Amino acid sequence: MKNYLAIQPEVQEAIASGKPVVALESTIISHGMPWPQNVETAIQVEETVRANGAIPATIAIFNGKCRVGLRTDQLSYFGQEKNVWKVSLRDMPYVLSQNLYGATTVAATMRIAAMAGINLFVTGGIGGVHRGAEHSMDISADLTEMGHTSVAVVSAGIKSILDIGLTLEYLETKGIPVVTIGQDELPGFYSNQSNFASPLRLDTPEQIAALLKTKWGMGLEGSVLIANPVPAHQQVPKDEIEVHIQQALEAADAQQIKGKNITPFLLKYIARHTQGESLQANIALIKNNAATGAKIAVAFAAKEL
Ligand code: PSU
Ligand code: MN
Repeated sequence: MKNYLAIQPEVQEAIASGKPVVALESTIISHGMPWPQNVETAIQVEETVRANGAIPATIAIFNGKCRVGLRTDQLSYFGQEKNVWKVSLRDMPYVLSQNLYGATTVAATMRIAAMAGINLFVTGGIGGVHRGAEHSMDISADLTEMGHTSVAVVSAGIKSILDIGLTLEYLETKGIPVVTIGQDELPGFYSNQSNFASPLRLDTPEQIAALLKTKWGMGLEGSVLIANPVPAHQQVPKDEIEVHIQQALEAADAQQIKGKNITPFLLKYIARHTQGESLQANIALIKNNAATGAKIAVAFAAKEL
């Protein structure tokens, strides 16, 4: 495993000395947002993690290794280059052995974070069970990965382009706690509402850190989905975004978009058709998650149990 892992010295030192570290993904940079907002956001997300007392470690694949911790010029490369693979678990051996550039999804980032010894990861929204999955079988590898890899995921909820109800069922089956911070309703990614009650609620980073310590301390492996609602003034209201989601799904169907291309297609379509309003919400929610994730990492590192 060590042959395939390259950890930046600052990140390595932080992990070795038990300092708070927050893993970040790269698919959101290469495939989730347009340039130049993607690179600006990636840099600001790292700054937000630092401002809240933790060390950021953005994860990606290149030159035959899983890289943990990227320099600004490397973040920038992943935001501009078109030849970057979207790498979920199944793509990892191919992209590594072919020396390609790979942006890692939630699933792949979690696995690499675990290999490096990082147990907290911040993203925008996880992949899940797609609408119509009863026919397409399109269920993100993010969910299976969360079932067994012990890295907590801070998100703004389950992306509303998905079937939130089915995704919650899948998470329950896999034994993954879903805990919303500070409200009873599960947030819906672009919006702080989803019409689904959150299975669990906690109100502080310290309480979340205690839940993580307890879960892993008991020997229960796997993730915890931490849902952090986007601030109300930065959200796109649920009913407004739903109209665009429906149109995006119809367009994907008409253009026969399939497999790994569906999520990037939908996000791009919605951003274009909301004149960037959804993109602004996406940027706001990931920064908000970075701040909260760093606070949880700090509380976790401080907590004796
Ligand atoms: N959240 C975002 N933007 C994204 C993603 C999540 O705000 O681009 C990415 C994540 O990398 C996630 C992936 O793992 O979408 C899910 O893809 P799929 O549905 O193909 O598994
Ligand atoms: Mn899929």
